Amino acid sequence: MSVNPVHQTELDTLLAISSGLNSTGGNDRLKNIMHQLLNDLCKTIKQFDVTDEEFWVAVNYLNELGGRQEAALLAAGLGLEHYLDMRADEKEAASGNEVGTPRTIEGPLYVANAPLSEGFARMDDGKEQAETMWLQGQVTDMNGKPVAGAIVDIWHANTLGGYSFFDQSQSEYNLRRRIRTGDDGRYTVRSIVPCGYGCPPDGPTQKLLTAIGRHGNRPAHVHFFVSAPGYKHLTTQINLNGDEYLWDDFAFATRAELIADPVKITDAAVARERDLNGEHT
Ligand code: MBD
Ligand code: FE
Repeated sequence: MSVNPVHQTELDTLLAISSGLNSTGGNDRLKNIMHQLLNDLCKTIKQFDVTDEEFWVAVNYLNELGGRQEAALLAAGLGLEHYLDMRADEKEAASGNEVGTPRTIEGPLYVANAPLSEGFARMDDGKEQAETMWLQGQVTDMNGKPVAGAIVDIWHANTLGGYSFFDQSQSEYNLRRRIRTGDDGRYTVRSIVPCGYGCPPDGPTQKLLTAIGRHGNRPAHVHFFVSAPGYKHLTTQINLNGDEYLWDDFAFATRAELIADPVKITDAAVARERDLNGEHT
C-alpha cells in the first residue's frame, strides 16, 4: 500500500500536537500512549473508510456506555480484562515463582467492606427461595501450610443472576461476605446456589455484543479475593460445573483448574460429617 507522503506528514503533525507530544508539561507516558492510540484509531478509520455517521454513532455509544456505567462491563466482554490476566500469568511464569490457585478476572460487580466474620459466614439474607450452597475451603501457602488470619472476600449472584448494590431488589451486602481464617486456614460459608449472569438486555454492552453476533452471558460462578499479610493478593472465581455457559463465558474467565463440581447432599448424617449442620446459622 502506498501512502501519500504529504498526507502522512500532516497526520503525524496533527497527532504529535493532539497527543501533547509537542507540549512541555504533562505526563510523558500518557502522551506516548495517547499518541499510539490516536494513531491506531486513525489507521482504522482510514482502513475501513469510516463514515462521519459511523464515527458519531461511536461517540454517542461511548456517552451511553458511561451514562449506564458499563465501561468495565464492556472491558470484560471484549476480553480485555482477561487479557490482563494472560499478561500477569506470563510475567509470573517468566519470574520462575511457584504459582498457586490460578487467578481470573474480578469483573465490575465487587463492593468493598462486606460484613467480616471469623471462620464462618452465612451469606444470604434468607429472603430468597433457593437451594442451599455450602462452600468449604482452606487457605494455604505454597508449601501447603495453612495460613491463619487470611481474609477470604466472597461475592456472587442470586438465583436471578443479580448482585446486591447493582440489583436494588436485594438487601445491602446480600451474598457478599468476608471471612477471616482461623489457625487451620479454613473457612466455611453457607449461601444459596447462584445463577449465571447476563448483561442488562437494554444496555449498551449487550447492544454491541448483539451487533457483533455474541451473547452476554456468564456461567454460574462465585468470586473470591484472598489476602493475607506478607502474601500476594489473589483474585479468582469458581465456576459451577454443569452450567451451559461453562466454556462459553462472555467474559472469558473460565479456567479448567477453577471448575467446582457441586455435590448434592441429602443425607443428614453426611451433612453432620461435613460439619454442615446448621449450628453456625
Ligand atoms: C459478572 O458477574 C462478572 O463476574 C463479570 C466478569 C462481568 C459481568 C458480570
Ligand atoms: Fe460475577
